[in-house]
Amino acid sequence: QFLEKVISHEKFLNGNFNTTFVDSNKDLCVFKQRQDRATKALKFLANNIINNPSGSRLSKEIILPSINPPVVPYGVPVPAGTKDILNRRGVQGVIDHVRRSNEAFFTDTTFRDAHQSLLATRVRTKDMLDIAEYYAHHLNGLFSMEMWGGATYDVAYRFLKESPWDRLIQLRAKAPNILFQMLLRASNAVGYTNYPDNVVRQFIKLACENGIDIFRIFDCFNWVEQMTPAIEEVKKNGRIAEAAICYTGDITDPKRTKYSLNYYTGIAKELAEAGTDIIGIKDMAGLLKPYAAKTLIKAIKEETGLPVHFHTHNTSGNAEAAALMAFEAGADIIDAAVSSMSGLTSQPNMNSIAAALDGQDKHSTLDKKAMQNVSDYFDRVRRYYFPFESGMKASSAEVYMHEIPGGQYSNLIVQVEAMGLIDRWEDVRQMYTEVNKELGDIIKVTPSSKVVGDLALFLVRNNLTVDDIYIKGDTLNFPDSVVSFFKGMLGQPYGGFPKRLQEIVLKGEKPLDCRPGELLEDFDFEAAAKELKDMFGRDFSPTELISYALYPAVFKDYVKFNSEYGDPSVFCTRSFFYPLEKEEEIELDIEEGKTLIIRHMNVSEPDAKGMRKVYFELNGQPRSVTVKDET
Ligand code: 3PY
Ligand code: ZN
Repeated sequence: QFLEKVISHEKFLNGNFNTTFVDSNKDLCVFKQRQDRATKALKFLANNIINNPSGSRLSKEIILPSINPPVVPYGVPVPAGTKDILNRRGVQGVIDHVRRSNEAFFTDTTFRDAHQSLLATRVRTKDMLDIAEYYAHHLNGLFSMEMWGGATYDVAYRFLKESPWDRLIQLRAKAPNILFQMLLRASNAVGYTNYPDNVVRQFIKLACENGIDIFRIFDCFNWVEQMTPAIEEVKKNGRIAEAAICYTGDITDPKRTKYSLNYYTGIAKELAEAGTDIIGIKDMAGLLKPYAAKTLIKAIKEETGLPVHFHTHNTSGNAEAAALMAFEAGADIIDAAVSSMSGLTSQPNMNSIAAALDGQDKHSTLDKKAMQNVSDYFDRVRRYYFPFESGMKASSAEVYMHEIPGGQYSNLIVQVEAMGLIDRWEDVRQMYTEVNKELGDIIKVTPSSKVVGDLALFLVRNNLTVDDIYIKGDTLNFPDSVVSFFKGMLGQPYGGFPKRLQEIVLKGEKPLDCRPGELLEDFDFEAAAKELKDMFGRDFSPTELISYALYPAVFKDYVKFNSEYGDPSVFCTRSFFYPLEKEEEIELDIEEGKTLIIRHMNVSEPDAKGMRKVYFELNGQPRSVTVKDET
């Protein structure tokens, strides 16, 4: 390194040196510590072998198929898509295109909500990148790809140890022609709590700069006041604002009067006045029954005249029917996932809906064979994620009772399993229903759905009933999310809080009655930059700083993890989740033209301090790594 530095030094190259050259140029002796990626990769694998942090195990019966993504034509430029319309003709150009076309437009949710709802959000960037270019070439007729936001942001850092920003940037490079869409929880951004307005604004600005075109913005209480700053910021950045109405209850049930058709058209009108470009209908639990979809969409289109984008989940098995009804009622765009990633708690099936529209006036021109190829690809990919499957085998009308959102269902079951409560999964669902009633029949979507889930789990785990809350409430330590809900930190639910319960949970503390974002002090980005630099000895980029603002602890853990184990995106999904078997060999492309061949050889018994040696061969040379056995 020293010689390299000397011969590439500006003064040396200009011949401007003498015998004092080294002494007078101290920078020659400042060496960057070489990142030993091979050692970090071995450490990662060794830790997987000993501690198996993802808890995923393979067995002899499980055969994982090899994955060969369909090929894209070599040297052929990507065809034009909706992103080109936005680039050339702006937001209005996209809206006009949707309005004037006979196309039954789809948003493909495979890269976001589908795996959030089926596989606890665990699909890794690598598995998306390998098929993204194929989308660009063969599915350029999509309205958009929903590929970011919601739970993907924190799960990327927390469990996949990868940066969601890298995901966005890399996907953008592979699919430059299709609009990219994200789910934004309004004042909660991509988190579970309200953030200061300057954090939400900066987040949106950076998301636009890095490739997001459409922001589906929702508030868990349909509180438009909480959505307005986000709508404004999206529009300021020249991108498409799709403010969404969360759907709950049942407009066809005369007994459920709280969330009526009038309630929804009223919100739609407010959103139109707030400047949204598209109205989203966000049916996060799949409660909008087919005939209700027809009524609701017609009414909203009549009320606002704006394009309507319908999002639902197929937990009940009725979502394809709802999608067809929605198109018939004039919906402009519908969310769906490719076959192998659709159904159950995920979105309805794009391949099937497109086929069902054949021969109709409003139909899909998407390439059916291409959709099938993508579905085949994900069918293989999905098998690698089997530990995160919910176990749900069939659709169930029970969702109309418990109303658990699709995106929460698969996560909740993983949580229930982790708590050792899997035998009480039916009780948890029943309790979820009861807790919702007790909280005043609230809209259940992140983060309010977490409040219901946390309280239900808390009661089941402690063998308590809902009545016990009123009897023993003063002695109970309610989950943080429940306290925060009653304090008004998520905003004001439609119809207000149940007062008695609020007093019990808050134990005398006074709740807020305004938008929490108004009270929160601006986040100090400069101070955060200094804090991180002091902690880790390097500068942090704006996208890293916003991640720190949103998830301070998770982000710090991720940075520590990366400095210890390197960038885990080099691992295939097989070696990322599952410990290597003895004698198993993998190839890692750690950088362009540099491949490591790693073979796992053996593991020692733990020593007195619980340390084990894991033996490998690295490119044929023996290496060992010592790991603390935490099991
Ligand atoms: C999310 O907020 O992540 C959701 O998908 C809500 O439905
Ligand atoms: Zn959803």
